Amino acid sequence: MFKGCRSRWREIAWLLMTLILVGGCGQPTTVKEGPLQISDARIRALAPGQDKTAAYFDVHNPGAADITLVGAEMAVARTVEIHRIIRDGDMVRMRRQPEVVISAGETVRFAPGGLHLMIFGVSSAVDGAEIALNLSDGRSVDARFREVPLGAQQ
Ligand SMILES: [Cu+2]
Repeated sequence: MFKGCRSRWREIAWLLMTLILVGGCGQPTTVKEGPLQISDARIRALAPGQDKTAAYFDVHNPGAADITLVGAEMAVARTVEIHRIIRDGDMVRMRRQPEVVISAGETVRFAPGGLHLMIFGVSSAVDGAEIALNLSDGRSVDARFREVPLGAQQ
């Protein structure tokens, strides 16, 4: 190896790490028995001095009836809201969603640029935290969320 290679290798190592981490996103992280199957549940690390963040997941409805998501709760947060990012010409804004219907047999993705959980008033570490998704029929579905670093491909 010649001089000057070292930083280049470091760059390549970083790229590989990122690819591995991003590739890992496809794996189901949490699938529990229940009316909905949640996978790839992830929560963005808190920025320094911030107490709000966003969480994403895929939700599949394996049943024969539509299921309506009406909210979410997290023990270490003050409030969790369901939001959707809306593009309106050049404007990008977030709008609170009172409910999201997961049709029978369908999968809905909560992902950057679209639906997400907006989490306010976070009071402790978020890695491995559970969020309960509340359904219109009074049931709820728990999922465990893994932290993804700020700025990572999510
Ligand atoms: Cu939001």
